[in-house]
Amino acid sequence: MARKTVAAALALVAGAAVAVTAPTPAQASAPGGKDVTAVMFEWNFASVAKACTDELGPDGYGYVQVSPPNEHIQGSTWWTAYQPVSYKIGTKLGDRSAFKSMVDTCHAAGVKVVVDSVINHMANASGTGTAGSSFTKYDYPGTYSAADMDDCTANITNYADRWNVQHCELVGLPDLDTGEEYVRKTIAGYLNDLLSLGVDGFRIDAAKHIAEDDLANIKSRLSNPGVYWKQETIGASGEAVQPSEYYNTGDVQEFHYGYDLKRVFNNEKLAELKNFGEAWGYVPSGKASVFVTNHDTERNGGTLTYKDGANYTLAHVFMLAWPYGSPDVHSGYEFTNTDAGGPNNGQVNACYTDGWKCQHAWREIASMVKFRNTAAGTSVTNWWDNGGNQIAFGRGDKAYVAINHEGSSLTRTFQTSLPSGSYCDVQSGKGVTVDSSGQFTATLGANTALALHVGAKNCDTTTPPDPAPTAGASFNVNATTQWGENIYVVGNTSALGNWDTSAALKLDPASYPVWKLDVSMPAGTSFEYKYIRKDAGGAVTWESGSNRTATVPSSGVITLNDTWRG
Ligand code: ARE
Ligand code: CA
Repeated sequence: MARKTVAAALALVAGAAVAVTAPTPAQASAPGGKDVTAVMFEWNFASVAKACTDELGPDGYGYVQVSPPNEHIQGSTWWTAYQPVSYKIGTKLGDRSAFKSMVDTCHAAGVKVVVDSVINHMANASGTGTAGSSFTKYDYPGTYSAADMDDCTANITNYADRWNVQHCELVGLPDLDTGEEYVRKTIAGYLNDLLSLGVDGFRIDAAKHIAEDDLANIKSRLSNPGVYWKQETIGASGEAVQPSEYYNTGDVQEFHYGYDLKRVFNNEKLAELKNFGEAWGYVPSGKASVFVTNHDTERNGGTLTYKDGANYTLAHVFMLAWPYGSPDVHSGYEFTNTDAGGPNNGQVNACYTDGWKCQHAWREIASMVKFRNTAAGTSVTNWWDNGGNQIAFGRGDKAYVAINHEGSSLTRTFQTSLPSGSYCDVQSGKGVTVDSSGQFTATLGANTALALHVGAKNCDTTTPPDPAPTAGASFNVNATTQWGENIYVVGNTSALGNWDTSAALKLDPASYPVWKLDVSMPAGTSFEYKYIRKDAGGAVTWESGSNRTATVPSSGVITLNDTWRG
């Protein structure tokens, strides 16, 4: 897939460095303004922290969602994370301090944190969990014992039967008796612990398998009972439990949205999308969490995936431009085996390496987050379609998008409600002029889009070269090296890899023998660091002496001029 433009996506970062806004109160329905969530599937916490600083904050994402952080069964597949062993924070993605540091770094970047929360069931296994706890099926010492499990220990077999769905075992996973006081208290204790670490919201895994009354009771025990709450309630006709039962507790994931986008983009006509949303039988927009794909449906064929090329990319452009629900952008990794866990145990050394897809940073997707934020609160205006796979629409006087999902180019004069002036097409990075009657003429290549919004009037300011961090440290170290060696910095913050040499940051040798790197860190951060060298085989040599220390000033960047200590 050649549709990502790394340099452009990174360059967009700086233009947006001012977009960090004060946090708004957490609530059901990701609030307008910044309602897009980047779902960093299987990313470790240090890598999520870095993404918050480098991309998600500057690009205007309101939320980041992380994979389950609590202790679970060991193993290399991604789905081990859905078999809890205890509520201790500790997995291959990071320990409690890495998690806390991630939350703080994301907050400093203006991004709130949502946790994928597995509270319906426990592990269908026996052994030792990712944080060292011993357990057997139905007995998780210190957390639950057999008495806390539901009465039905058979598999769920009948989705038309409410009791079967909510009291039996989802794919054999021991079901918690969420009607019981101790279980409710223990789950609330876990969620309150996450809130105490600064977490802003929860994705409730398998919510359909927990009675709504039980969830309402658990939620009422939270230190912030109004916390953002996104429930996985897969709606399907003929089933006993339906998403509408869960509006009282929070938002629900509208799966039909993703299913229908797949059908329309693969086999039907974009012109059909004119009334997409509630008119298609979906849950109310203010209750809906939506996605082009999620971690299950990209594996089971329910939705589009990165393997679908332009259909997938353009579906994201549409989702982010269209005012229905709160969008999730799933950021995952390439796979052939649907069981395979994230590359490098979740460590993302760089986007587009080792299989990490970084969909959140694709220019076509990332640029639409600010489009959406700018258009928040407006409805669709100036709809146009050709009856086939070419559509265009505005968002009042704030924004306008055109999508050409046909095999040949489209040249047209489009009618917008935008103020006249020059704009940047944030899809292509090229300038567009809207005249005094709100019109502009443009040519869109086959399977491309064009997007204008009043927050991006000039391509030069939205795509400057290499951004300098607004707060952080500028590392400069004089170090002579042998052929094949490189110099890295590592330290005690998530931005610096939490002393994990595999997460150390490589310095740039362009001014050799001085190696340089600018790193964004929150203002006021006091940190420890050291330089390391890695040889061509990856063997690590630490510099001698005690840890170096420094503090990021209250505004600006601290410049560190160091010499390697041999
Ligand atoms: C794994 C193995 C299983 C084994 C089990 C227990 O794969 O073979 O039996 O362990 O040993 C994920 C994986 C599962 C994995 C599980 C635990 O997808 O394969 O099982 O982790 O490791 C229903 C639920 C919905 C659920 C889907 C998968 O309603 O909540 O099934 N989705 C969430 C997550 C999953 C996760 C779990 C729940 C479990 O998003 O990633 O499972 O925590 C119709 C119905 C839906 C139904 C769907 C599929 O559409 O309407 O309700 O979804 O069919 O059955
Ligand atoms: Ca249950």
